[in-house]
Amino acid sequence: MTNHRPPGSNWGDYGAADRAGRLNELTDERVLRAAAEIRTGRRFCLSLPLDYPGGNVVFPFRHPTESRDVDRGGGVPGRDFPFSRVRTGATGVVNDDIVTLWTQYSTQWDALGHVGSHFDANGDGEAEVVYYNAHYPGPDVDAMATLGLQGRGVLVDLHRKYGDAKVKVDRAMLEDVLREQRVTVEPGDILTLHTGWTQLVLEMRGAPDKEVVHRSSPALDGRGPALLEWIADSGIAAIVADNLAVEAYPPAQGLEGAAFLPLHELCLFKLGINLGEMWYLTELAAWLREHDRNRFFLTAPPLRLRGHVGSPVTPIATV
Ligand code: UVW
Repeated sequence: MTNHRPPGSNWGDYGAADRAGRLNELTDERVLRAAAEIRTGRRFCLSLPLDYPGGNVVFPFRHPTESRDVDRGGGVPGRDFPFSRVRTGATGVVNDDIVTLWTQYSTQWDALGHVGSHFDANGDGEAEVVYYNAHYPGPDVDAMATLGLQGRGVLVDLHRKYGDAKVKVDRAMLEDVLREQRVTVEPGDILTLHTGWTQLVLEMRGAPDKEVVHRSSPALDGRGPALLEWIADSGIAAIVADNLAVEAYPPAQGLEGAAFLPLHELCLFKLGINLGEMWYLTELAAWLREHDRNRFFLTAPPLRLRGHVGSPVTPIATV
């Protein structure tokens, strides 16, 4: 570590070598507190099918999963492969397959290594590419997976307030919704934003309409300094949304020298707050509303993919 840290960052606060950022706030005590939200045992899968959205209109450089069968040798496909080919007279068949996946084109976590910046962390007078807590490369999803990611999710229903309109939610708007929906966010909570975007994606059944995916659903206003201050002060452990980037995307033009994705920069680079994107929250949001609740127990470890900056996730809410 270094004495040099970006203004507004918490680098070093969890230790010089820390790679977990605000997930450090998911202490044993807080996970126990979160478990108190399990009152019925009912569970919700918070993932899209990983081949959704489909197409590549959401991000042209990302694609749906590609699958194929393994080659059992000599071009024999690993599909309905008879064990009799391994041992004469044996019965049964077996399947083995391969998937190529773009780690961030469906329900996923952003690792802290997803977005960095240029900053003079080593104090040599030159800004270098660096990631959370002066790491290079940045922390990967393995740093999240080894923690056993569980905690208390707190759902804010932006869709209930704004419907499918593409509105940028600033601090005042977020605070209004928190008040209206009687949501209290406490340090160590996982802020979970229901926007309805992945519900639209599901309804397009793997063939997303570019207009719809880019012109629908609320998103946080990353260019709002007051909102960024709220995030920094809240002590939240992570932010999750069912839209494509948590913050409005593509981002509005900033001033010369401003971050391209200001909320990503604040969260991933400065504060170590992981971002969950394209989660599926609609059924959970409806159930919580019906039962006059907004908190739930969340289990959401990423794949233990070493060296990767994003990971698919199949999160589970237990209520
Ligand atoms: C981008 O690269 C737009 O980031 P994310 O997938 O985190 O939205």
